[in-house]
Amino acid sequence: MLMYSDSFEKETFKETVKDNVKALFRKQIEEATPQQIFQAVSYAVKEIIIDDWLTTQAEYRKKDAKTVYYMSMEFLMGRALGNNLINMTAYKEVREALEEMNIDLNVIEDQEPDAALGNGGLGRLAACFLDSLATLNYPAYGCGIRYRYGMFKQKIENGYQVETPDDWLKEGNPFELRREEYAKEVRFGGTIRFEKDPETGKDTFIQENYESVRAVPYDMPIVGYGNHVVNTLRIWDAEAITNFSLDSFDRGDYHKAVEQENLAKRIVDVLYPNDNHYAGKELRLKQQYFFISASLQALIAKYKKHHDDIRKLYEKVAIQMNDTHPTVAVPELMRLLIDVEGLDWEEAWEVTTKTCAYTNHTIMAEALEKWPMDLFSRLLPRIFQIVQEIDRRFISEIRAKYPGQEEKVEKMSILWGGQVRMAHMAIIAGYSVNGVARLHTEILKGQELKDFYEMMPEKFNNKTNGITQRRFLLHGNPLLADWVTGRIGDGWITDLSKLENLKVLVNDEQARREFMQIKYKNKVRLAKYIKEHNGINVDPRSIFDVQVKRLHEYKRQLLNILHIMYLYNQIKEHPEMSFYPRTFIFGAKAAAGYLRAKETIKLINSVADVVNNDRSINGKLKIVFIEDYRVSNAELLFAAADVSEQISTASKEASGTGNMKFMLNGAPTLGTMDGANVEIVEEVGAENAFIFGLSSQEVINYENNGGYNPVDIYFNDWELKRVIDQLMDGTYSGGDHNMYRNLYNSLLNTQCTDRADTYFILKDFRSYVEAQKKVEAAYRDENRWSKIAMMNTACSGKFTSDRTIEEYVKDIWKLEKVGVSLVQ
Ligand code: 26W
Repeated sequence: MLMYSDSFEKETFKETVKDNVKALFRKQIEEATPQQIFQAVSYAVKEIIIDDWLTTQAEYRKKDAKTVYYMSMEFLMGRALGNNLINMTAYKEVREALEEMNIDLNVIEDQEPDAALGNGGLGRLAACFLDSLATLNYPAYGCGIRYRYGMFKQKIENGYQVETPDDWLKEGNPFELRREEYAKEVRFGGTIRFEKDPETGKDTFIQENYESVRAVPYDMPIVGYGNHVVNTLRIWDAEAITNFSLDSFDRGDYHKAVEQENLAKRIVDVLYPNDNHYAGKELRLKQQYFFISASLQALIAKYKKHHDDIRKLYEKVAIQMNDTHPTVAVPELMRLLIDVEGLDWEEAWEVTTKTCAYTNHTIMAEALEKWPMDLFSRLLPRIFQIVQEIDRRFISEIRAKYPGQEEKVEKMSILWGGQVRMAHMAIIAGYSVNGVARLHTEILKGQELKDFYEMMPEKFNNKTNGITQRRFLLHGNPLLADWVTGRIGDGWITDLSKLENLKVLVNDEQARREFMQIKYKNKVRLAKYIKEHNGINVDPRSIFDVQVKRLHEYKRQLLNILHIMYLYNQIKEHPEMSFYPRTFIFGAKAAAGYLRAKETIKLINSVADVVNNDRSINGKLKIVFIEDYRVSNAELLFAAADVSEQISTASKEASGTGNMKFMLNGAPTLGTMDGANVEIVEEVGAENAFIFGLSSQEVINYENNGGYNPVDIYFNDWELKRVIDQLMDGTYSGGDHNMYRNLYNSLLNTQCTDRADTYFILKDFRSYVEAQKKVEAAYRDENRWSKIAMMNTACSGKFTSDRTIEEYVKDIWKLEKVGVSLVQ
């Protein structure tokens, strides 16, 4: 069957869907449930993808092309069906075909659970990168874990977050392919004995009494846009190696067999739902080694099929480590090269350091992975020996370069204070170290990684993040996508810089009216979602002010809600005051054990309860908390936003990527000069953004030199004081004086945190209030606002992940494009 829009066969497609419903569910299409139709449609789509998948892989083989392996603990893919149809350029055709059968594609898409194998920015970035790599014709694998349960589902009960398991595989996953024949063994624990090989005289290392697990890969197709390229996301499942067989049953080992089965499975049970917070759990290190060892074994086997010199691995393979989570790849690659392939240390080190590269995604100290040495060596005894040797050699390099400066050893070695510092290993072994926005990279070079930068400046480079316009405009905002195409052609779909052609239209009144009309329709669409999910009526003519992202203190959702409490006080006190109606929308998951984050969610919901039900304010203020914020509902939110809240404490947000999704959809940034906001303002112009707050340098100076006391501000700003006092006086807690005590203390009490108001909320409060006033004034001026909104879309071209990927390819991976010819 053919599918791409140039050759779509509607009737064949409809027949296939009907046949699939019969074959899968023994039903006629009329009797099938939406979930069953989703399955039937997906299998029809997969059938076509498979052909392109085969062709692509054959082409890569023929060209013997260099391949990047993107190693990541997280791939936040979201739904596949709609995205695959978009990239196969068959979305509209399929929608019409289904319409003729009285089936609504939107309803069918809604049947698919999000593949939520990630927490937030880092995981979604990996997903965008895969989309861009396939679209740009680059050979690539994503390597990760097939978590049985992805990111938890969030329910809001009585204003509190309640986590429930995300059983995303319950109905089966039509797009995945189990690849039994590529299963690998991964070993944990035990002891290491070494022997001299009587022939070669080389040391050989023998691991004994270990526990082993079978890693089985599942492949998911990654469809490029309109180019028939299909790359692979390979995620690993874990199984016990001892097959649970009648044999063991007979021997009375039944229980042991089941037990082993369960122990093995546990490895891939669940994604750790911490974002930017390291918890040091043994099972997490197991997950890391599990998928890394399996992926490296597989890539070496693949390489060796057609190459005989493993010393040249780096000519055909680049390994990108997505943060420190996969950095055990460094010693594992060394182990495979030395113990299995028989290379000596120097040879293996050369291969490893020419193959592995590292991306840093955070400067938050609590996010850095430092494994206790005893845990690490017990779980991975041979790997630990290798880490020790890497460290020993590196320390002698430090001493050679900086004689007498022992503090350099303390600051840069891998093993220190009983810990294995994973970031240090990644930097030492990686041939490239990159940050994810210009400011972030500069902070790494000047502060956090200063010593490394001084010692090896040539490794450091910046790769400002990006997002895929295929999902976040073409799929998420079809009205705007069609309008843009109507105005400037469809080149933007694969070349986002084309959006700059919209700039001339900013002075065209008709164009602006159309642009704002589309925004309005998207707000109506979101209002409907809110009515259905929250039971709240929101006015699509009000300003939709949106903050959606993980809940974290440094992202300062608390600043946002304190400001709303302030506005509410103002409106109550001055009912005559002119105030443009606002709808404040939040979406955020809090890590399950993060108390202050959870308290913030409760606060937002409580303020919402009070404010939304206060008839005296005539609906001027509405507050909505979107339950279970995730990729699929994010698409609706970006399309409908008027204002993009990007209000992190300057220096703390490495890049941000939500900021780019809002911008693309025509929502100006209300934000601090942090992460990629800096570059957004540079592209769009300061007059088309609303910037406030301390600069990153000011924050860093306060952090280093002290001199900030929030209590002074508290006592000198009575309106702010009143808001903070309202956390304790029962206004938003039905009289309970303890409900928000942790939040209150985090702002004022030095005994609770190392420093009160760690994230400078009081310090930035007034500046935020002023910026919000400017937003209101700008919005009142329809002409001005429509220009601002359109300029944001028009200037967002830089923030495509296509641009980011081209930079990685040119500076780090050195890949060649491989074309896939149409085979029918
Ligand atoms: C070990 C626990 C842990 C888990 C996740 C530590 C760190 C993380 C991630 C690095 C957190 C994350 O998603 N970071 C975000 O990465 C995005 C993509 O580069 C950036 O846009 C965000 O600014 C950054 O917070």
